[in-house]
Amino acid sequence: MSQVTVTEHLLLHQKRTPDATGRFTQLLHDLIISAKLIARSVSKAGLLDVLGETGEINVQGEQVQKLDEYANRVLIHRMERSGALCIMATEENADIIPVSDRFGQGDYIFIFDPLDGSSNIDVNVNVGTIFSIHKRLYGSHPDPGISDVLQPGSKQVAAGYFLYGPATMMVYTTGQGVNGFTLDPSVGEFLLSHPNIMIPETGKIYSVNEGNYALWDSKTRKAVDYFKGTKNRRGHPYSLRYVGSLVADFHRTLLYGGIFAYPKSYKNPERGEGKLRLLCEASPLSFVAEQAGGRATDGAGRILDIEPGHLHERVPLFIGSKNDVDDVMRFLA
Ligand code: P6P
Repeated sequence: MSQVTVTEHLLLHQKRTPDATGRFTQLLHDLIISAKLIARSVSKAGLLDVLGETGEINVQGEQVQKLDEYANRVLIHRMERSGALCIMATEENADIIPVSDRFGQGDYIFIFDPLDGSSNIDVNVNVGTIFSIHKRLYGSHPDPGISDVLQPGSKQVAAGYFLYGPATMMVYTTGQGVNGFTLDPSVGEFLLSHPNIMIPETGKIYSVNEGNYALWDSKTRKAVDYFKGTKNRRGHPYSLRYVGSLVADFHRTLLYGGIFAYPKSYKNPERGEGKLRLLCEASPLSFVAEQAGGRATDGAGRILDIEPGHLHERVPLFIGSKNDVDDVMRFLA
């Protein structure tokens, strides 16, 4: 079978898009180059003394790993030159990043987590880049701003992730299904390896940090116990798999089915809160999950329906096979 490169796949998509200007293709092209640069550094992390911490703290209050910083810089530098954007937002920066018309402006909003799972970098576990793309809103405000970024996930025009692991993969959707590409290092191209990904309706794996069990409310405990018991759809316990790197845990869930959960936890007794970020983690992965026939909820409703309140909003996340997420909703609603 002749291999389809992601570039060919994008051009095909562009041909099928009426009045396409090619800006979207250029945007993804520059994103792909950024991911190749990040993949190269991640694969050599142990050798280039890139490991270890810069000693700085990012907006999330987490130690910034040098690779985090590098990935963030690469994406900002290259994406602002794509000529397709008017605003960027990254998990690593407190505020939005307006894109000047110095390199040409476009109508797209680019939101990203440059290197998710970074706490695993030092132990050589998969990490990933997650991205979400919106179109700016032409409302009352003349200049693009925060209101163009705070859109519900249902308005995304594209979303996906890169997974840096035994293989480097790109998985993305533009609303017409989900396709996966694997980087062939000898060619330097992402080749179509997983066409039209569909998540199994019911899985055999649940993925959650059981170490937080004491911090969950009773509804959440009952939902997780359901998968550990025999009264579930399988009639016997699901397997537990948890990498602690969202992109790795999600990618396995997408291909094998089952459910990934990061429930609300009551580390702060007054108010339970989620850990994962809505705009640059939950929203893009929920778009991919739904396009693959899966579901994604915060326990109350659909992730893609949430109107974001602020840039770094965090949400609880239950995502994966349609039947498994529906079952969780019976416990949590
Ligand atoms: P915990 C990584 O830091 C991350 O943001 C996600 O990649 C991952 O799913 C989650 O946190 C792991 O969190 O509390 O289980 O270590």
